[in-house]
Amino acid sequence: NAVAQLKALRDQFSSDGDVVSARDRKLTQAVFGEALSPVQSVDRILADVRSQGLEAVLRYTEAFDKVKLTAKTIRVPASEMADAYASAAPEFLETIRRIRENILAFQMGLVHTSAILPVTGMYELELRYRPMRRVGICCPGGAAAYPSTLLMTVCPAIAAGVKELVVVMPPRDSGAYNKDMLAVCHMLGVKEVYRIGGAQAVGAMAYGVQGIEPVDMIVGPGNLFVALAKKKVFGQVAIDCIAGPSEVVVLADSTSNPAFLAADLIAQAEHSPGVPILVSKHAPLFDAVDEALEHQLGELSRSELTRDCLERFGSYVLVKDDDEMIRITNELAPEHLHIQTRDPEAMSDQIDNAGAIFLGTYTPVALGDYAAGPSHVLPTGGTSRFTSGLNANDFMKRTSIISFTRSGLREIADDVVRIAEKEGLTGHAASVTIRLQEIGAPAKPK
Ligand code: HSO
Ligand code: ZN
Repeated sequence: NAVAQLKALRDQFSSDGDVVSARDRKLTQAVFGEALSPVQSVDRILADVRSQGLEAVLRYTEAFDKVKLTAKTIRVPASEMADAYASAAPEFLETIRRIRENILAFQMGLVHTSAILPVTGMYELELRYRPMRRVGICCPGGAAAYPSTLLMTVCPAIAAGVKELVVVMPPRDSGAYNKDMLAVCHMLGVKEVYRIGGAQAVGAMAYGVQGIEPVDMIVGPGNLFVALAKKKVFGQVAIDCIAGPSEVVVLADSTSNPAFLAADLIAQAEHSPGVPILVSKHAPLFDAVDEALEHQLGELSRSELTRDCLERFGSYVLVKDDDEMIRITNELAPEHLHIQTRDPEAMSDQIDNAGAIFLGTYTPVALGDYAAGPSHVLPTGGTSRFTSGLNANDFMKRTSIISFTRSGLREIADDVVRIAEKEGLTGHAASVTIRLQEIGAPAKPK
């Protein structure tokens, strides 16, 4: 039942783009002169940014963010970032610096290295990795500013060797007007920060507009408009996974601590929307967690939103045994999986689908959200069946390099000529045989 409920929720989010809600109706009527769905709005915005450039970006920024910017004020000056850094709390900067080191160490350790494969002395093959030159990063300006999202997107790109990093943040107190966010950009060496968000920011980075050069890849979370825009510009640029509401599946048994479990569900619901699901075969656990929830919710800063989110999206799943627990988890393919059963490692061996797995009592998801090393940009909505969290290798592409000796050419020539003739591409065949003639070794059919 909880599984069906989660699937329904995920379907709703993925189809939201086609529905004109009451809120969209009012907003789009005012902006476009007609009621449009999010998908239609995003199509319109991207088309306008493509044809009208910066002018459209500024117009939509004014319409959606209610801020009037110019070609000059759209970009955050280097001095403003340096000032933000200079006036930031030293302990905050120390924390960011330590976390940056954790993330860089992990991300640098996993970067693919180029591989050379000699083939029997006849020729050599190489798979060469190179970073993308220029990457655009979306940072949402939601209810609160998230410096962690800057760390979790920028550091993997730095580890890959990306030279030009562009950050876009909406012109809000939780975005491009936030001093802590700017201080973190400065510390991470991000030189280009623009006060734009939404589909217009994605369009500006994908197509390029006056003052903003186009990028090769766009990553980072955002609202529905950002997600739809990223999907739409995919092909023009690379993108990372499309992030929906955050989710956690917690696996527990009679050995788990109900107070810890309650804290984990609350931490997830706090994202509101966040989807917390507790799975166990130990029925009495649910009552104990309920009690702990009541106790803990009273003490929270965002307790109203969190409580509401728990009630709407939270669920308990009672399973009959471990096999069912594993089957359901793989079927849900959650963004975060936290295993707090007796032997978490053994259980995790059986998990095929999860964005990130947190093992045991002393590994709350917050450690991964903030400080451990893997990026917190993870696949949601069941997409961990086929995709993965952001990492340094996502910013690299491969080039295959092929190099033949004379004898290698002689060895492979017959096969190439034969298949080229089969395809009717005699020019291809001739590009081989002309060399054989020079070598003085005519192609012999095998
Ligand atoms: N849990 C979120 C990331 C986040 N948590 C940011 C706190 N700040 C998505 O993985
Ligand atoms: Zn989180």
